[in-house]
Amino acid sequence: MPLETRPIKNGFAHELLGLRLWEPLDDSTTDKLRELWARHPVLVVRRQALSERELADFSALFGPLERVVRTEWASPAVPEVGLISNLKDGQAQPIGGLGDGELQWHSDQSYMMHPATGAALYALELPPKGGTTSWLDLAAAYAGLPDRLKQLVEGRNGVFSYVKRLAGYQGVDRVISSEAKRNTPPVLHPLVHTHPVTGINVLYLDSTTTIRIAGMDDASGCALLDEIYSFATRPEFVYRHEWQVGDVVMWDNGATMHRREPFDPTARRLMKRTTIFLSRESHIVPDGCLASEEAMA
Ligand SMILES: O=C(O)CCC(=O)C(=O)O
Repeated sequence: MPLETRPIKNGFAHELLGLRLWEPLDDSTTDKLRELWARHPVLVVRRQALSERELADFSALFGPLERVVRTEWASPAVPEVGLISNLKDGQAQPIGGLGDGELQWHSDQSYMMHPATGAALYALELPPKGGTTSWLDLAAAYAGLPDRLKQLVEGRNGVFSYVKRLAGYQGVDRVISSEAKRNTPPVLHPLVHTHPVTGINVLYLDSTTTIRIAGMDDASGCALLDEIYSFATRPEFVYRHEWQVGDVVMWDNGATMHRREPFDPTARRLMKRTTIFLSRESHIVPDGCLASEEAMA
């Protein structure tokens, strides 16, 4: 069956039909997928049955894979695959990260100077209720912003900090090695980027890592961020995914934020994910710099 696409949320999220991701894809299908992902930040493929190697090989068609920042979340078999799960091993230790709690709107790796912005999440076990994941269309949100907010945010840099992200995690997820901490000092990224393929402006936001706007005092920076978050998270910009076992959802963190609803901690949820260095030619990839003392003052 040839590749077919079905829009599921305006131009933002698309479902891909006719794919068997466990088999090698031909070049023309691969090219089509790359073009689709450049224009549509969320792609959904249902009813897949993948080994970790197959998930990693498919993901690597879109760019080099990153070895999971949180090494303790990495699969022991294929280290480019991270386990997102509340399950525990025989010694009652978590097998992966991010447990069962609510995850606030975020963009993965916004705290990195050169983030790996692509991600694919594959559902293996799901709770009967909750644990749905939603994505925000930050191109549509920018387009809809009142001119006053556009002018205020244009040309501004946010300061993104992993320490803030950690503070929002629960339990052992809050703890990282001092080496990982040293590798993730606060960084600056523009809050608006122009997409290299579509030419449209897109907000770059992360409510879980942004500690201030460079060049603005804390009160005015926080007030501006709050206004932008409350506008950008309106329901019309959200695609909410009800997971089914076998779903693969791929998303571009350069043009989206995502969040997860909590679920019953006694239920089982197992997801496997990859993280991909998407190319600057086809995607928004922030090219940040270290936050200077001036930016932090
Ligand atoms: O568990 C989920 O559905 C989302 C996990 C998540 O936010 C992530 O992998 O960045």
